[in-house]
Amino acid sequence: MAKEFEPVANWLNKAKHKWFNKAIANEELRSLIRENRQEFETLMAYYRCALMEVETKFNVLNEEFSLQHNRNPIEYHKTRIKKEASIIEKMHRRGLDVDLETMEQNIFDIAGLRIVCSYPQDVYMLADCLLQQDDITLIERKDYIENPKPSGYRSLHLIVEVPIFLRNEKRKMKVEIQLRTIAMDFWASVEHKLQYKQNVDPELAERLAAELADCAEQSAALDYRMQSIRNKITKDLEDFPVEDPLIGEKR
Ligand code: 0O2
Repeated sequence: MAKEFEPVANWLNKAKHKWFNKAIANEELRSLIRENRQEFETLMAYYRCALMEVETKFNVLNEEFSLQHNRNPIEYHKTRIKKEASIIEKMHRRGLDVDLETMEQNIFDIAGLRIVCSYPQDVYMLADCLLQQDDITLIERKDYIENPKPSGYRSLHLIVEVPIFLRNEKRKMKVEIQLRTIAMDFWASVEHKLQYKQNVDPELAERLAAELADCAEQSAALDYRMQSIRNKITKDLEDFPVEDPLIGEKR
């Protein structure tokens, strides 16, 4: 094959493979849901309830922090239930049997919550506050801020178990929480979109990957500079509290 057609052939091959996996995943999913519709939907409802529980816990922490410190550590947050086809694709990738019990016992990111903060310190502070709560059990902790992925990806990942209280039972459900800064979130969402544009020359793709990793480094450096500025300002306010003429209180 002529050299100039190689990238196109590679891309076609990858696309064919992806499409094939997706088709299998969709077919397996259809029969799984057909045979266990009620159980599948009930389980998904439990995951949504677990997300609500954890989301509320972070909202409470945010509220309390804003009362005590006059600022919100959480800039924004997002929840998502993993797409059904992605669940099956992940089970295939791991060589698992496709049934509901195996799914619940092995796939821990079906319910996902992403918490986005301004500063790295807030990421760790919020994670610690959540993990101190006595109804939360930590299952797994991956610190991709301390140890970034080769791509440059940074975030703190927690898999936790949280109870949901149903009419006649208490059920423990797993939730994946990704905590990151705005800068980390910006990088991850742009890089995620670029992953779909794989029909580029492999050499160029390698150079771009290195450049993206470098962007992540620079962005991390910026995160820590901003945090350091914030800390200096906070310390200055603590050392020299100013009288507010309207309220007459120190701030
Ligand atoms: P979604 O829809 O974002 O959740 P695996 O899930 O099998 O790849 P593992 O060990 O279960 O591996 O999970 P890992 O690698 O600790 O974290 C997976 C999730 O982290 C991904 O979810 C992404 O959200 C995010 N992530 C990890 N590495 C990267 C990266 O290099 N770039 C970006 N943009 N995000 C990353 P999913 O499953 O891809 O889907």
